[in-house]
Amino acid sequence: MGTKRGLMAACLLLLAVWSTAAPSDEDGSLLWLRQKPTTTTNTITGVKGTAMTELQTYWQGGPVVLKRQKGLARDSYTIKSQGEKTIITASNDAGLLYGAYHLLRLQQSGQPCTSFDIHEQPAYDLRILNHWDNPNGTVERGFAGRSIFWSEDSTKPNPAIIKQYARANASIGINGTVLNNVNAKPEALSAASLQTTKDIADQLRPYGIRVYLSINFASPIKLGGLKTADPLDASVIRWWKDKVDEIYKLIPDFGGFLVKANSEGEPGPQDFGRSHADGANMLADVLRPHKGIVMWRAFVYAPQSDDRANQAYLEFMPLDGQFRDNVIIQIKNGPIDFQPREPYSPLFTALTRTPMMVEFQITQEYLGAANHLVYLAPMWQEFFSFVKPSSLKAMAGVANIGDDTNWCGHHFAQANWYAFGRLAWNPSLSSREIAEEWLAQTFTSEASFVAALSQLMQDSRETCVNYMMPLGLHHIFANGHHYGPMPWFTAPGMRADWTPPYYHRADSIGLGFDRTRAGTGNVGQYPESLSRLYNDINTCPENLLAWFHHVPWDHRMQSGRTFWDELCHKYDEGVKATRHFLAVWDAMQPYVDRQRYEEVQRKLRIQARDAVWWHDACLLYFQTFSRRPIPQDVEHPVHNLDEMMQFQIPITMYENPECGYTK
Ligand code: BDP
Repeated sequence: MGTKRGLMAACLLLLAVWSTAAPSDEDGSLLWLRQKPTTTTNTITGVKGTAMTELQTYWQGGPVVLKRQKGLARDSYTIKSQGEKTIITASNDAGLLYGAYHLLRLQQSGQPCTSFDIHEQPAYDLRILNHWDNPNGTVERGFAGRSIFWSEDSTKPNPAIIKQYARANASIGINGTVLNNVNAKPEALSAASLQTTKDIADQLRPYGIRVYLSINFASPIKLGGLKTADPLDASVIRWWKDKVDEIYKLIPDFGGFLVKANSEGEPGPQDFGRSHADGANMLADVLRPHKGIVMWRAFVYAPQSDDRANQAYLEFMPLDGQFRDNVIIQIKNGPIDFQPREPYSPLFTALTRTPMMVEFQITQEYLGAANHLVYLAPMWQEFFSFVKPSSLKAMAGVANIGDDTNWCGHHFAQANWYAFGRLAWNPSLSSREIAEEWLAQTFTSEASFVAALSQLMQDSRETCVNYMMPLGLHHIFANGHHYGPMPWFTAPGMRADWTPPYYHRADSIGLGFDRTRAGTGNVGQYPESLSRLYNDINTCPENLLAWFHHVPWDHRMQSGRTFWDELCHKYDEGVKATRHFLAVWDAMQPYVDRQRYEEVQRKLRIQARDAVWWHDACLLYFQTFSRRPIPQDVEHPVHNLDEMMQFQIPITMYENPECGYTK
């Protein structure tokens, strides 16, 4: 007996030592919501019921009282201490729920949970995710598996997944979601599909989240059998009115439509000789009685434009002031397309009589997909240093969510979902602050871990810019999947603005796109002070130099180097930083469970390898134009150009996102 007990004690001791030494494996499925639940008995339904359930299940402090009070702004809340009690006050139930999650966030991140005097108010009423999910379950630009909403065989979404999705979103203040791709299929509005939409809406409602749908502008023809989708045609208007009534019968709090029209081959009002305003206003009018809205995208560009960056401005400026007040123009942060760095889209400062919202891309279509650790909050913050948050009505983010166990494909990609929600609530939060609170909840609040990793996250976006396309370079990606470098790519018959040479314009003189007054005039779309700054090669910020100028190879940079040498140094810096990330992560092993430690390490290795691929491909290719040597103090390419020009990753890389350059 004695020996057995002794053995048991030894085992327990061993277990205890082991469990303090190494946190047990985690697969990331809990996201930042890792608190241990206790059982609850709450039977109150609705959003307030959710707030109570969350507190009863996870809050370890004293009693919390939830109080409604008129006069506070929508969704805002206060948290105050009153003796032992904590009082959350809000004007609506969603505010109570956000207050509850605020408490849980503090608890989970190891913050003091006494003497509260908190007042929070969201910057925007609408904080919305855009899912680019297709009816067949694939996700456009998705790198984390298949859709959690749709599937080819029409299997209903998994309620446990939808619930966790809802909790995660509500915990960061997201209150809307567009369930399908902007490249929308008409079937999105079929009776069967609307039934699934209703089921999802019912599951999201207790978390204060409304659903929206992307629509195909030609639905009256393709789904309704009409001859036209002309927005001024009476039968078309009637068709939309009936469809909208059908939707609201199923989903009384349906949010509205997101529309990609006359863009990249999608149908739109211009097909019928009408303007974007005609199309948007028609939909706005049929949605108005139900309090629905239209988010009309400004992502448009003609195949043969002389500068794609000019296009959206040219199309939308003449329409300023012509949209109904339940239309919001949804504008991507930059004028081209979610590049690692772009200037802000000039529409944001030019439109003055049109409600606007920004569209950020959380999924990393152009930033290493789910393989690269790139924390996007610094990029979004950079946007807000040019565009006043108060000039916008709302914020949208293209989601990076799929059915992968860890939701986003990379453990650190979860931070981008998290940061999007936090910034949509309060765009003046600092990216570092957000990184710190995410790290503390998702991994550990251990100070040295949080300090090291928040620094790494802060540096990661600039690092990605450096190894992919520094100094204002843009869109030199491989065709189609946009993962690796292909600055040389052209194809007979392909529209020019889908090929990298259109953007980098490398020649014997220099590199970059002349958008000055002497070039395409794009600088003129910015306010005078910026326009002047950007127009002059000597005052243009160096991180946008090749965006606005065709920069001579020998142009003298602030560092004293020539532009060519600086370019080499930037690529080099990028590569070295990715190796440093690996070293930082390796030192964090004691703080992280083995599973997540190894999974992140594997991804960081891919990133470091891909950075070399970018460095070698771009420098060797541009060198064929610059005809200058790579400086001695810069790492020299280990590949040769021919080898890389022949290398192609299949377009199906989404199914195998780890098939980067491996030679
Ligand atoms: C581009 C994507 C494409 C999207 C398009 C859009 O490559 O898949 O459909 O944007 O936003 O970034 O409409």
